[in-house]
Amino acid sequence: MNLYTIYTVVKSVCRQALAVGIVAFAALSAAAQHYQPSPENLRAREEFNDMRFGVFIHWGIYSMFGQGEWYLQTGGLDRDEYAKAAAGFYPANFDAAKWVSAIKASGAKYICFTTRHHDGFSMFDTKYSDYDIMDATPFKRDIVKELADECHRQGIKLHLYYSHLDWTRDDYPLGRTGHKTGRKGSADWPGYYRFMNNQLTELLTNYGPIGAIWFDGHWDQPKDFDWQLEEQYALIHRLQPACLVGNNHHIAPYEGEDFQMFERDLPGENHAGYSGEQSVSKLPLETCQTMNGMWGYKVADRNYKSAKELIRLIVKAAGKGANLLLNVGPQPSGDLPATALSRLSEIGEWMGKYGETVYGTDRYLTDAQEWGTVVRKGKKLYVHILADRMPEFVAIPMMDKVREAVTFDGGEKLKFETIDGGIVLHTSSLQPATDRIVTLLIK
Ligand code: H79
Repeated sequence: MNLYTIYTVVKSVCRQALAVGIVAFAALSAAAQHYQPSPENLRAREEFNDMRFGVFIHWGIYSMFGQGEWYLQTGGLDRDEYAKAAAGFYPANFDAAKWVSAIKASGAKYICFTTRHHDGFSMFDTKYSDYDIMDATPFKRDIVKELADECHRQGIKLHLYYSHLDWTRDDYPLGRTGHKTGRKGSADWPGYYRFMNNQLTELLTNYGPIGAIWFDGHWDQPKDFDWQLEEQYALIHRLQPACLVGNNHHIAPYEGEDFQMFERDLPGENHAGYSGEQSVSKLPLETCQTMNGMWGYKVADRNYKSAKELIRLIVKAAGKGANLLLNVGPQPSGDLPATALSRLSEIGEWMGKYGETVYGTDRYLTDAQEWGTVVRKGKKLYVHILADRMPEFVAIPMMDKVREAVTFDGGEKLKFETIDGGIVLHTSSLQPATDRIVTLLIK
């Protein structure tokens, strides 16, 4: 080795070391930087926060069993036997235009659709798996594409549900659920992570503007499991800066998330038992709920909430500053269940008359009131009295000065007294209704 060779070797080693150093430094400072939502993203958050009502759709090959979307797990089924259902999945009545029209008429401002649930089946055309609507079913129509095109045509936002957890893939590291499906236990996290990011790239490239990615399944792994979320969220924001990221992990929002979600409970409540570890953040809020008891179509579940209950749920969510994402589980035929359709239409009738008292409103009260709730829109407060028996008086804690109180229907004046820390509204002349609304004009 002559001197010159030694010189070039040393120089090249130094250069490599320098390059490695720069990359390491860049990675470090990227990690240390906090997520800065883009202006488009901040605008999208506001738009989302104004929507107050969306419809969730849980649909997959699980609908064929009529036992809900968890049937692979709850039935203790083998993944290969379960997968055979795909060969018979031919939802002859699926008509995206019909779905979107019915949902739009309900007053919902967005739709969240399950692109891939825990059973791992993709309801869209994906290059990265044959366990999808194009390769595994005779239907061979890209459902996400048809739905996305129709949403764009009818002017309603589309959000996409995407499961982090997968009960069928061998590369997904076995978690708390899905132990009997016959997976080999040959986990390959980097491979699975790549697969998810590839699919997310497809979803955010091939279907036009997507309002949000709605993750689920995080709770399947131990708390200290590294899902590499920041990098995944950054990918989403890079592909579509306005796309909101939410994760149904039941804990406080992580860096990179744009809204906070609550499952089967209003923000701050924990009746269902999933929200014990999350406090309410400053992000836009969303609470999801079923119309009956199950998300995916369940043939035995006729236990639908009444239209009155559902309308009150929208109002109560608005009172907490949250959107309601209300679920329907389409049948294997591609039809929405008749009862779900009738509930959507009843909600739509109400939203047509009273929607302005929930859309674009802000939370007003700090504490829940037994009789109902209050929301704010500029110089107006809407008092929603959700009572079957009208109380004589309603005490509203507030700091603002009230100029006038009138019924929303008819504009009749109502008496009120100003007391320390709020007002007392005289309500005995009002007839009970699903939601009796009083407008307060404030100074
Ligand atoms: O898609 C719908 C459901 O299939 C999915 N999220 C909604 C929107 C969902 N699946 N399960 N859950 C929600 C609730 C999670 C329950 C859990 Fe557990 C309790 C996870 C951890 C504790 C069940 C019991 C799974 C492990 C133990």
